[in-house]
Amino acid sequence: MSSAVFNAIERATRDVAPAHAIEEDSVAAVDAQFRAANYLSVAQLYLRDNVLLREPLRREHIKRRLLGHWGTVPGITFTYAHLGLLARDFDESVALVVGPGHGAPGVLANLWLEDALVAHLPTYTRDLRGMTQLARDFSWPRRLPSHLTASTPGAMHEGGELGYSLAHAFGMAFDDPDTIVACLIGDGEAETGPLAAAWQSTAFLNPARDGAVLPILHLNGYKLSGPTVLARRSPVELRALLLAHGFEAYFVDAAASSGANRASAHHEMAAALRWARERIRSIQLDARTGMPPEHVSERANSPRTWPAIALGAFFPTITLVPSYSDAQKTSDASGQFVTGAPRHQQVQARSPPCSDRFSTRRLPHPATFTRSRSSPARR
Ligand SMILES: Cc1ncc(C[n+]2csc(CCOP(=O)(O)OP(=O)(O)O)c2C)c(N)n1
Ligand SMILES: [Mg+2]
Repeated sequence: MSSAVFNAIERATRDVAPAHAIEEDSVAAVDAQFRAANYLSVAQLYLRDNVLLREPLRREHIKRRLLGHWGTVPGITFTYAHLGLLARDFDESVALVVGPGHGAPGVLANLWLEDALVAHLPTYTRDLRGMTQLARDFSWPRRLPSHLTASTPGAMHEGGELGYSLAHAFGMAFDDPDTIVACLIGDGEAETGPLAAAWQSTAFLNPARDGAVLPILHLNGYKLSGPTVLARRSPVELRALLLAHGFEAYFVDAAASSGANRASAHHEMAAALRWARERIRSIQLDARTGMPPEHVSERANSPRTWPAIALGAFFPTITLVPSYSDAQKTSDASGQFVTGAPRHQQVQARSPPCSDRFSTRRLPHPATFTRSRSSPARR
């Protein structure tokens, strides 16, 4: 694409975000929810006891088998907290489809914080006992699954097989005129065929009758062990790509503003969501008032574009487990780099650092328990 075309796109889209300041106490509240959910997520990934760290951490407090996807969690908890703020501030009906359902601890943490988990699963009371149970039961058979599933309260999207989040989000928005369905999309999931095709679903969305879908593309740079394509595109290229699909993108660079500068990431995200909401409601108002397009706005002469958000990586370093954390800032237990590398994606320690090590020997498939001795061996 020529630079003239890039420049035209840049001009057309760079001013999409009017200033939307949010109050400092809103920033403090949303940051508290974000930090609490991150803490609870790390507790689910690592701990089986002493979940409030009231006593010095000992190895028997740590799970014997570590399993999970830390790298996606901060993006989920950040988005979740901000959508809650948007819903509260504007009395909006907002739903969230979580494409990276493998980041289940981030969602379970928020459900626990909101008492939505205990409403369906009475074990998970919002006290130390319930919190310990939450941490212990994460990724345990017949307890809490490692991925979002149909048994997760409120979940409308199964988090196992990547590819369908955006299509499901559109399915939720059809015939539900008042709801904004935010859809968090992993940059890895965005490389799948079903997801790549689903961008075109705006063609089927009727703003007079349907709700809206707000895609939030989580550019954390990796899909497990590999780099992602979209996170390595320039913002101009990404804008052009999304514009071709009918979306106008607002970039929130959480990576540049994490740590001590986290407040600016909160302001950015709040501004992005407020802009997106205004844009959605304005498109819907135009369609619902039934005015002929040429009288509605300047947009009548250009194709309709829906808002989207591109969320840059957000990688708070885990400091919950002090004996690991110093090493993890640069490398994990095997001496490989973690921060800003694929190894940041999953659990950042070898499991387990215990002498009473749980056997990692492969357990027999459940079917082998019921098969008679005489039946042929499984292949
Ligand atoms: C269709 C499909 N292929 C592969 C996988 C295995 N898998 C699980 S998580 C994951 C990485 C997803 O990366 P991304 O969408 O970027 O999410 P992130 O964890 O980075 O937020 C992969 C490849 C899967 N679940 N589904
Ligand atoms: Mg990713």
